Amino acid sequence: MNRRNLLKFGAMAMAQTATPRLLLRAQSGSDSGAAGQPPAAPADYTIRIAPVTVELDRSHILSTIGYSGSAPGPLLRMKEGKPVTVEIVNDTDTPELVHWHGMLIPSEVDGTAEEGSPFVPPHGRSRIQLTPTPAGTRWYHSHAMAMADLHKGAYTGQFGFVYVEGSNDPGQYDQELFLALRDWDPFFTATMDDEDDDTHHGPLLEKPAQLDTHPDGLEVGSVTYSINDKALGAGDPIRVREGQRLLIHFLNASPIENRRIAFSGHKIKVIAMDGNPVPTAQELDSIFLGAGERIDAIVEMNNPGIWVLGATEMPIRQSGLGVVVEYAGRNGQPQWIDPPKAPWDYTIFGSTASAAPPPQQTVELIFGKIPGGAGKFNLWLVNGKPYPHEREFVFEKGVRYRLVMRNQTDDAHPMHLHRHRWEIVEINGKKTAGIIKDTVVVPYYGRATVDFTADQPGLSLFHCHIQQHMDYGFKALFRYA
Ligand SMILES: [Cu+2]
Repeated sequence: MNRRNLLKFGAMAMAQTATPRLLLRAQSGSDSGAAGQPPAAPADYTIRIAPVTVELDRSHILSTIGYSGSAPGPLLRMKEGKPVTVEIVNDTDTPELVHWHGMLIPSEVDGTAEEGSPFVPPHGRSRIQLTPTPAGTRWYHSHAMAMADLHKGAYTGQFGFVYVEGSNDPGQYDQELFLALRDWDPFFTATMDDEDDDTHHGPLLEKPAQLDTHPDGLEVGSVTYSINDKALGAGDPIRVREGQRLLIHFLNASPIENRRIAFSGHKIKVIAMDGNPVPTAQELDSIFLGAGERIDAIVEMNNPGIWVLGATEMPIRQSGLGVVVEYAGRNGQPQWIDPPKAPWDYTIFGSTASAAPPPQQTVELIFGKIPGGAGKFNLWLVNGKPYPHEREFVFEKGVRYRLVMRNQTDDAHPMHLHRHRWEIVEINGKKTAGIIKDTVVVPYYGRATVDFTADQPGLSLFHCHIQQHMDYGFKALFRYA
């Protein structure tokens, strides 16, 4: 299994100039002129789900489904605690769901079928009201199942940033950038590899004594990448001046893979993860984002030149996952410098003690895989069963729980719990506290432990954020007693 072999076929030579454009403020106001009765009062935001083209570069223009005419969709800026109405218009033939990743909102508006949120019908519309919380970098994306259809759900361009303005203080900055990492044109492959090696320190605590030696099924791969809607070498560069501070919101919007990113010639100071300020900010040579995760970072413009910000894996960067950063008055070829290799370690962002009370109960979640074999798909298990489970996961309101996620598979899985936030307690035996997230990458054959307070009654989906894993069993529904 080696992605590099795969990429021999797909690596494109890219002219070395350029970038993603900044996402614009969301359109707001009323929507008219689609099917159905126009609503009485204008909505604060309108999201139109419809076909779009994405010009990754001049030679590669793809067709997909996007939001309000683009992919990624418009940046939606909301105010923490201020209710908003969102009109969702579906101009496609497919029932759709818009999920608000990282928000603490009721199941009915969370955009998740398993929780009972209604679909937006084909060529129909629906209007929801939600109160954005908590403050920070959130995102919205399709939560439709795709199964074997690589033109559905999160494989399409239905994703975008939501920034909830509130009490989080990122400090002074001169430019704010929203950069979504993305894979396109997915296909099935029997030779898939990823950057899961990055997730490990120390012993493989959860490696089963007896490994299933049946051959793996097909996985989803890509050889086409971008940051926002542009491949490295297309679009405008990020233009900076010496002495500036950039506030960069990174999102891994890939439906397929975890990813490592570096900003050549510069340190990335991580100040928040999944939108929540970290107890200990860290300056790093590279960062790692599981599918669905966000990182907010400050980067000081203290090294004049022309640089590449992008994937640390060369074939992936050269196939589009990057952007050029250009200092005023400088020109020449964009420079890339490989960062030192270091495993990703959440615990360095933590504190020594939690502000929350200790958990009252512990729930174990064991992840397994049944290899699919040639031409078929793998099946993913939580506690020995694929979705749906019976009523195994029942929580009591007000109780603080510990979830011990034991990954007995050879992939790192970005696990996400809807409508709640959790605090990382331990990664592969290494303790930490105070890191509040909604998604955590559980290392291959490794373990992640998180605590959360059951404070959001209603159904909540727990799942792997890799679309294929979720579609083939890797999810569980949490409910309240
Ligand atoms: Cu997974």
